[in-house]
Amino acid sequence: MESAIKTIITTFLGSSKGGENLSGSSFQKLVKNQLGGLMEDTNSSSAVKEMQQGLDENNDGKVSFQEYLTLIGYLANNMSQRKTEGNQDTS
Ligand SMILES: [Ca+2]
Repeated sequence: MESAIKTIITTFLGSSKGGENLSGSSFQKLVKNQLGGLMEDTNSSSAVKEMQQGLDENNDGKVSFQEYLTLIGYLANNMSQRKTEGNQDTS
C-alpha cells in the first residue's frame, strides 16, 4: 500500500520534473506511458486532451496533483467495480 502511494507521487513528480503541475504534453506522455493498460484511447492525443480538460477543475490548462488524484481515484473506482462484477482484469 505504501509503495503504491509512493508510485503515484513519484510518477507525478517525474512527469512534472518536480513541479506542482503537469503541462499538457507531460500529461499526454504520462497517460500514454503509464496508463495504456487501464484506459482506452491513450494513443489518441485528442482523447487524452479531452480527459485533461475534464480533470482541469481550475481551467488553467495544466493538471495539478489534486486533479491528477481525481484521475487515479476514477481509475481505482473503475477497477474495483470490474473486480466486484467478477470480471477479473489479469493486467
Ligand atoms: Ca488545473
